[in-house]
Amino acid sequence: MIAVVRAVSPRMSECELTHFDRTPIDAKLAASQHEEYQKVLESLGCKIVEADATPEYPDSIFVEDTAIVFDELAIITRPGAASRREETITMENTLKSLKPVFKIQEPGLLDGGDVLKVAKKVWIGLSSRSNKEAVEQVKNILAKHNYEVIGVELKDCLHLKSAVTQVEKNTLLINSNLVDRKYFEGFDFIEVHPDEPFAANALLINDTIVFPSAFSKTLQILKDKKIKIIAVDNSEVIKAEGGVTCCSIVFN
Ligand code: CIR
Repeated sequence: MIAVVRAVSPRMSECELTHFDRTPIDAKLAASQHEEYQKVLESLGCKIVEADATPEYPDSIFVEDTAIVFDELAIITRPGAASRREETITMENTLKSLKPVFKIQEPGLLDGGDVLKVAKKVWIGLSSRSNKEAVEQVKNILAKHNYEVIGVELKDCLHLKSAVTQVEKNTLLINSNLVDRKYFEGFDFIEVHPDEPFAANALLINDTIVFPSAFSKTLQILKDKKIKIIAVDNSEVIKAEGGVTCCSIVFN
């Protein structure tokens, strides 16, 4: 398994914010938290590959938004926030030696944070960052490879994976106030704690989730359900409206 990551920008406090108020972000602390996060990914069997640092882009730690990677190919996104669009250039350079690369084209808009993949199903959040044109383009790119691609309506959150992620083979962690369970028929669900509406973002690697220690009430719910968890402190990423999935792209 490979985990593509990127160094924290010293300008991280100038990040995009949509649903959160701006609070001071300590980029140095973010960098040390990012190092710990990478150690966790290594302990779960990932080889870390660093995309070129792009200190000029405040949100560039959030590599997930710049590409989606399948066994067969990679798709370079066209991020919904104009300030983030050029982060894709270095990501394309990193991925092109690893997978055949396709690209979302104008007028398509897509953030990788809106893409949830489980086996051969791909759900794409129709958020303020991703649109129907991109859903159609992803369908066409994947047409030969038997994936089902489904557009998903969202409420009051940045990305689909702010609202729902996989935590076990057949189990999704969800905030049903942000996304309707109807899109995910056949799955079991664990609801986030009502005091922690943005706690649905977990990063599943093999049979273990990486999960923010800050969401202690949801963490306890997951523990009670016997989910295997490694908790990480990602306070600075949370202030930037990011989560644990956003800071890497993990693939085989
Ligand atoms: C942004 O608004 O684009 C960043 N501040 C946060 C991106 C988080 N990415 C993600 O959830 N995949």
